[in-house]
Amino acid sequence: MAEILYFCFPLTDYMCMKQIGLYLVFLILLQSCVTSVQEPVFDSEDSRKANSFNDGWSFRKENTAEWEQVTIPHTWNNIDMQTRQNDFYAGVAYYKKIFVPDSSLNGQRLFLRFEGVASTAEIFVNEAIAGNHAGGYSAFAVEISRLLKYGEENEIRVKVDNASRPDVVPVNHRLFGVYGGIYRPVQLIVTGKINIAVTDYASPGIYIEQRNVSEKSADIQVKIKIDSSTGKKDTVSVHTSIYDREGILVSGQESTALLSPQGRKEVMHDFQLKKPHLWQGLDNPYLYKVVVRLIREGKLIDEVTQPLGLRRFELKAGDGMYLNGKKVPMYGVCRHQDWWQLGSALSNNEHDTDLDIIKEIGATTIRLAHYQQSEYFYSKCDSIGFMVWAEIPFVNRVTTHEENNAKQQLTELIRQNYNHPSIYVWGLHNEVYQPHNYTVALTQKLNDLAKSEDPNRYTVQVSGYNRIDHPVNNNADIQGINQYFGWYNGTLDSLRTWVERVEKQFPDHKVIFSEYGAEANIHQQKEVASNRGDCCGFDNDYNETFATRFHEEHWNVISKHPFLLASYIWNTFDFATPMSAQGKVEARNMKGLVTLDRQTKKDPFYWYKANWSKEPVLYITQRRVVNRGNRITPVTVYSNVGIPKLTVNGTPIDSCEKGYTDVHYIFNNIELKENENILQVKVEKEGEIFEDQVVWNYSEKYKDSENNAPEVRLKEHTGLQ
Ligand code: GCB
Repeated sequence: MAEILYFCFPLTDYMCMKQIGLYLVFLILLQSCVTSVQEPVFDSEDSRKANSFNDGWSFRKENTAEWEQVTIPHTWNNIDMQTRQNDFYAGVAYYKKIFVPDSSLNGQRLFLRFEGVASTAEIFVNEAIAGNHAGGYSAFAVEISRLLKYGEENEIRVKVDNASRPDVVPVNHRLFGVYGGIYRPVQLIVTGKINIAVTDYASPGIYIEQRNVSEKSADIQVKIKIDSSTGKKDTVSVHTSIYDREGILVSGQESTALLSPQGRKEVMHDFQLKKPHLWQGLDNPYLYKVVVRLIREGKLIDEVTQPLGLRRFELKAGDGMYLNGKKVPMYGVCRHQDWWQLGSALSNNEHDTDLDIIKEIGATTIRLAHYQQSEYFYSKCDSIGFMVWAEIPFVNRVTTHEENNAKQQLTELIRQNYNHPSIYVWGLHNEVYQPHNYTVALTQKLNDLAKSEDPNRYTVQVSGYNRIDHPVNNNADIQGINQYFGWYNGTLDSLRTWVERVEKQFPDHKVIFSEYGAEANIHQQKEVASNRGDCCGFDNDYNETFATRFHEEHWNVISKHPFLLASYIWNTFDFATPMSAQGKVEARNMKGLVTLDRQTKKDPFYWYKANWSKEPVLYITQRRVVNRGNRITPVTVYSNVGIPKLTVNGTPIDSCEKGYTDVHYIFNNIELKENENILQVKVEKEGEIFEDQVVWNYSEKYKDSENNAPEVRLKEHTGLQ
């Protein structure tokens, strides 16, 4: 100030006053600027506590008297839905647990948050109903504060039912089994009387919207929903802070919220970040962190943290996906969540294994089909950099009673996952057909709902009609076409004919090839595959060789047709289909590139890995076609490290031909000797040696044999059934 006075000295009083005034305005502006990037100040903390509520449960099915001790995640269908056709328990079961809340919690708000209970749940506290939920894949939260006796024993009981119902989607167990149980984690959330909403469709209570994202700047609006149960007018100070990856505060906003004695308060905080770090998928999945804090009388009373990845997705018809203006490949796989003998009751280890496998193959995008998947999985997709398609289980059949539930599950999907930067599209339905008028109307309504919940993301509808102009599929931004040319219909050549026709007829449509695949039972092997699969009975031959050929030919066509903006292999993993029995295995869909137990990667896995991944691949196909009856045979090698050198029983083979893509090599007319043959490939690249080997038995007796798999595997196969 002294400097100012000095500076003012020669001026008139008026000018000096003006000068000081301007300086003060400047100081205030500076101050507000500084406070906007200051950490919020509080002297004590009484923020929410979210604790695991997974232990100490007992369980019984409705038809059994005995309670059994279980730990959540738990499903009762991990065996029966995976082993026998149409012989599984779908019905009512109970879970119970004794909970003694500390007396000090009296006056707080207590919620149980269930991440996944299939398919319907009723929650009781000391026999009084606390809440219910319909839908086996979305989270829900119920407040139990009012029903608890503090310092005493309380019984928490959950009635769960996974019998199919016409008013809860999915309405049957046909495409996949809806494993019954409390199969995802449960949390006890304790907050003060004022909190960031816990029960807004079980969302995080804050919604981070991003617009106009570029390298220059990004507009961000954070909506915060605040709940109060103080029963009177109140005020709370709301702070939103954005931290960069290193944890440095880059921007902050603060405002005072006036809370009414009832109802929810919404607060908006707007930001513009200059020169933001963008979330660039797998290349650079840069994440900021948004932390919202409620502070009252110097005390932190609630806090929620969410990821922020700034990005702009743009799908251009006939061209492809642009992420922040940069074209990115859409190498896609679908993922069903279930595991052999675990069903849907998974820990993060299983999710991590799946993510590692998806990373290994070189995929850039995942269709998380056909339902909302675990929160952990979406979060990992954010931090790994996958582009994600998230969807609801409105699939397969329409009953005309499912409208409310489909809308509810779509709202939950969007609100619960709104802040995940990895999600680029909301999936509204998959292969729903009749009755026509009802279905068209409902699919329109679902699109409107998704757009009003989230105007900034794409929507997609999926049909298996093979038609781009079907009214059921014409409401959303994008349409997905599921087609199994060469498996369910047509031959392998039909894909090219189809895509060449529709790309001419519908050049402006945004079309994604949302499912394609062929079954492969790894215990079922053939030396030569035809151009049509042997679908669909129990005794049919689901040999791996056909699936390999299917994928080689499909990828050849897909990779040359940018009209298909993305493509998704059905499926990364085999999965349970408890209402079917095909290809000599009950209750399983074997279109996975990897077996249900995640132990075996089938040949097509390596086909995609060689084509997509930057990791070195050198792989001889048909390693399970061990018993061979053709003395003269081709040998196929996938190599993304250069031209492979093949030796057969130590003799080098001179030349090979290029197949469909740059990584596809075929050695023709290779002669095998009687009994054991050792085939080796080798590539030397930049001083590194890559090798692969298979061992085949040749004998005339295997000519035209039904199955060329090694006998030991056949035994295992029987064991699996
Ligand atoms: C489809 C369905 C998917 C099935 C798949 C198949 O079109 O969308 O849920 O699993 O076909 O393998 O039949």
